[in-house]
Formats: sequence, C-alpha cells, structure tokens
Amino acid sequence: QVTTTVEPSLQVAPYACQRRTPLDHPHSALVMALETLAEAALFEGEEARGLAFTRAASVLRCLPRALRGTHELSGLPGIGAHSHRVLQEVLEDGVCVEVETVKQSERYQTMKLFTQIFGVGVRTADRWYREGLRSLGDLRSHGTRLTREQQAGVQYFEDLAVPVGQAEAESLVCLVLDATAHLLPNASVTLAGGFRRGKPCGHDVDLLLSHPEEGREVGLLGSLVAWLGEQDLLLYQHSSYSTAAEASSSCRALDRFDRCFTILRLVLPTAGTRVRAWRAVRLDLVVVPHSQLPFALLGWTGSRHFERELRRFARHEREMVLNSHGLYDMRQGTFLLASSEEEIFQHLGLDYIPPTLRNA
Ligand code: DCP
Ligand code: MG
Repeated sequence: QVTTTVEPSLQVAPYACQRRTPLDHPHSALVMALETLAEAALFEGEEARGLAFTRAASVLRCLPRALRGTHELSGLPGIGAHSHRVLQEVLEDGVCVEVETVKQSERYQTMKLFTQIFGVGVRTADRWYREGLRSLGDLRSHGTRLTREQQAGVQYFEDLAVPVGQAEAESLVCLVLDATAHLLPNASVTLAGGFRRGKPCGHDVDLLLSHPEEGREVGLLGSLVAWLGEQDLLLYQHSSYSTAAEASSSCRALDRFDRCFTILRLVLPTAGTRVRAWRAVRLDLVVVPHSQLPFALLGWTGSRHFERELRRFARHEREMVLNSHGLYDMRQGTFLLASSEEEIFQHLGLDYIPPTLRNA
C-alpha cells in the first residue's frame, strides 16, 4: 500500500460542522455536477444516494485552493466511487456525460420545474409527471387539483422564480421591524437563512421574531399577520401555532414554533411610470421564546447540510440531541442552556463557525 501525505490545506474534517465553508470557492463546476446528481437522486426518492453526492459536494466547497488533479481526491473524506468518477471526468474532460444527460432529460427538467412551485414536493411533482403533465400550462389546462398553497405558487410563479436580493431582504426586515415596533415594543427581528450566511440572494426571506422578556412574544404572530393583511400586503399566508404541550414535548420533534409561511406583496421603491409597482416574494416568519433564540438562530441559519451535520455530530459523537429548540444531553438526562450560538458550539465541543462559514 502506498502511503501519501496530505498537505494541511487539503486535510478535511469528517463532519461539515467541523469545517469552515465560505460562500465562494474554486470548484463551482465540480460542485454543480455533484449537486445536480444529488438533486436528480432526490427526484427519484433516493435519499441516501442524494445525500452521498451532497456530502461529496460539501467537501469540495470547503477546500481552500483548487485541486491540481484527480490524484488529490484520494485524501478527501466522503468521496464515494460514483462521485469520484464524476469528479475525475469533469477534471479531465471539463464535463461529465452522466450529468449532462441528466440535465437534458425531460424527467429532470420537469421535476425541477414542478418542485420549484411553492407548495409542491417531490411526491406531487412525480405524480404529475406520471400523469403526463410537463409544464405550468399543462397544470392549468388539465384542471389539476391544487392545494390553496399550490394555487398561490402557480399564480405567483414568475415572481417567485426571481431570487430575492439583499436590498429586498433588508426592506422586508424594515417592514417587519416597523410593524413589530407598534405591535410589541422592544421585539427583535433577526434575519436568518441564506442571507445571514452572506448569500447575495435567496428563494425566500427567513425572519425570527422574539422579545427579551420571555412570554411577551405570545400572540405576536397573529397580530403581525393581521397587520400585514390590513396593509393589503399578504398575497398568501399559512400559519401554524404551537401548543404549550407540543412546545415542551419530545426533543426529537420538528420545529414547534408559531410560524407563518407567506407570499408578500413587496412594494418596489421606484414606481416611475410602471403600472405594476410591486412583486410577490416569499417570507417566512418564526416566533421564538427568548431562551430558545440561540438554538432557533443556529437551526434557521443553515445551510441545510450544515444543520444535518450538526445534528448528526451531536448524536453520534456527543450523545446529544440538537434541534431548533434546545440541546439535550442523553448521558446526563438534561437540557443544556445557551445564551448565544457560541455557547452551543462549546457544549458540543466544536470550534465556533461563524454564519458566513456555514455554507456547507
Ligand atoms: N432548515 C432546515 N431544515 C428544514 C428547513 C429549514 O435545517 N427542513 C434551516 C436551514 C436553512 C434555513 O432553515 O438554511 C432556512 O431554510 P431555507 O429553505 O430558506 O434555506 P436557505 O435560506 O438556506 O436558502 P435560500 O437562500 O434559497 O432561501
Ligand atoms: Mg431562506
């Protein structure tokens, strides 16, 4: 067996939450190839295969310098045989035939289109595909039964397909800050999601609302949604409210916060002579009790893969359960409190990774 020494800059820790992953990296072609295959696998319901490609792509995202050739792949963790083949082909030929074939397939293109519709997941998209539907026009002309959410998704499809920019995100933060200042003085509004990681645009805006006095945030979501409605800014909304029992139940449960998925009418700054001075954007509002805010912030900042890896690390390396509400130590049988994200990383025995380096 040949032993190779891996240079320090290409030494990669096994979990994405142990790595610093900036937004920009020198492997966009390689990452795009793997992420296309990950997406295509998820479209076929093959979660494990999708995850394998996502893991490999995430490793490339954190490398500080461009790979000099296929030989440098061997020291990296999480690159399976299939990913290795794909990477080798892109490194040597510039493109991978399998990826190009997938991208051009009717199946991939249609699934991508349908799952891009707000309210449409892989199962629904797959059913429509098997029914022979291929376009938004088909959905409309075949009188396909749509949920209220999907109807809104189709109605505002063109607007929602345009990414939300940083300036738009900031104007939404200001709008919600203005509203909460009236409804609940001293309430906090925190931008989470991709924008907190430094992304210049995103598919939606994720806002966390809280109040320094725990308990004062109760009822805020309802009044905020009502206010947005009165201002004629709500094009669609779906709220879900946690019950006290749910909020304190199983630590394995998904988010139990009061939250609201909306499509908002974003008024554009310069109306000029244009007739239409607004566009539809997706805004998610999440109301968080103060003591859970660091956990919610960590959980809602992402990336999705970073979050998945944090939870996997907590469980397998620390016997802890992490979610957006708290951190539970299974050995001690206790919840660990934290007043900042830094403290959560400390509890987990991880070096702190700032939001802009969580683009795993
Ligand atoms: N999140 C998660 N698991 C989910 C949903 C969300 O871990 N099932 C977390 C990670 C995401 C964050 O919440 O990064 C926000 O979800 P988005 O889908 O909005 O993801 P991003 O904000 O990262 O992407 P985009 O910029 O496209 O909005
Ligand atoms: Mg987002």
